[in-house]
Amino acid sequence: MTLTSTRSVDRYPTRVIGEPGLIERSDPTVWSSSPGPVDAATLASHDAKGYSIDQAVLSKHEVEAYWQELVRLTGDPGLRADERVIIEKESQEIRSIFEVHRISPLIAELIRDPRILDRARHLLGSEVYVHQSRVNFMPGFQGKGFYWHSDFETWHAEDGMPAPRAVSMSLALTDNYPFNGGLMVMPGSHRTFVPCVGETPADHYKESLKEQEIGVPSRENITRLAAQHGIDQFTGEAGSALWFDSNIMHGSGNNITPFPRSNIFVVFNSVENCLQDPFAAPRPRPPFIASRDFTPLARAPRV
Ligand code: 6CS
Ligand code: FE
Repeated sequence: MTLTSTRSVDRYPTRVIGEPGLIERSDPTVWSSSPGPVDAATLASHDAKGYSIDQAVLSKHEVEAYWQELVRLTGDPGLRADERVIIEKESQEIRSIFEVHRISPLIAELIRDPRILDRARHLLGSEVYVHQSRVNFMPGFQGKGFYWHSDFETWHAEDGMPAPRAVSMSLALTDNYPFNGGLMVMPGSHRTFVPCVGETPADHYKESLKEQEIGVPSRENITRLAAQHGIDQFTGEAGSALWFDSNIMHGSGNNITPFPRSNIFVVFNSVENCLQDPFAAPRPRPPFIASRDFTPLARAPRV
């Protein structure tokens, strides 16, 4: 009897023991070489830095409409008990709502908007589907940040994502200042895969989405990457979007200011990069965190 593994060769081994070495990325960052909605200079910058910023995706009116949608969602008592809602440990405030594109029809439309979908397709060089969506609320005074990590490391280990052919869009619904927990990225770090030490516990997501302890790079590797690449911080008005590569090293600080930092976060994965079995976890994470519906997104008509 032959065992057929539903997994390709693991080019990015992680969740190992001992001191793993850094792995040079063997995949492109920008997967399309043809012209498209993203101009050539922006493509080149995204390829080199691993991120790019689209300053005014939404109008002020649209920002207000999505902000009101977030207020409606957080005011829905039934939603708080939903497993897709992550509650802050200390403050008991809502930290994230996952699968928000399936909960909110307004956000379901937004991700099909040509201003967003066309950019994802161009960067990934193919049709795309939503791997994960969430709204993040980093409330004022007690908003907790996210420690340094590569999203792809988790998506590879726990969701079975074969290659870093996914791109995340963080769409700001409040102004992102340097001081209210703005996302920090290490430009160029996406070209290095940082294996992490430690075996993935069963149902790891029940803890990691509040505070990640496994799948966290070593301080030595964070120090090495920071020395090599420096740190940029995404600041921008509400309505601007940060597009960042699945493997870029990023994190955010706490928010002790009165100014909340909320965003809509959508991960687009290439339909050529569909999830397999986890590369380093006992079983896949639930579909609300890592979708296994690989249906390509259909483009909404531009109104
Ligand atoms: O584990 C995940 O999929 C999520 N965790 C973080 C900290 N960033 C990526 C993603 O939303
Ligand atoms: Fe992340």
